[in-house]
Amino acid sequence: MTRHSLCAALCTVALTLSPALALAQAPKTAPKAAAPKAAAGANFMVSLPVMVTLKAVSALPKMAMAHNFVLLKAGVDAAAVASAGAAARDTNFVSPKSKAQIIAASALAGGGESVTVEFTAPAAGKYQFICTFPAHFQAGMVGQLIVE
Ligand SMILES: [Cu+2]
Repeated sequence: MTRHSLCAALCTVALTLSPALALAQAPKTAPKAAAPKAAAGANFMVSLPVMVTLKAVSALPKMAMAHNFVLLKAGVDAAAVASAGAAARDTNFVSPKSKAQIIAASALAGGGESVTVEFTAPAAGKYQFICTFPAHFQAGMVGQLIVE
């Protein structure tokens, strides 16, 4: 669990990562009789669903203080996505223009609200997640999701 230290006086944001490993479609029989024995049992398709629940605790109105969880594809300019989002009030501070850069985005959580977003873990690597509420990324609401 990670707590944003930024808004300790105003609110508390808790991120809970709940990964559940699912070994799906394990072949009941060897896919090919000719497959090398060394590969037997290695043909599992692994998908890793991840559920993130973001809870915002704040006494302020939602449009004055809220948070979201926006997971970015690798190599994306997080500052650019944050800036575009800050100007996109009509779409809860996630710009439609950034769609191609985003793996998953939660709804906006105002004080006392919890939002949950589910996605399939991307390929092994490091991915940034940010809050796109105005000025929050710049204030340090950024983290890293590491897929191994
Ligand atoms: Cu925030």
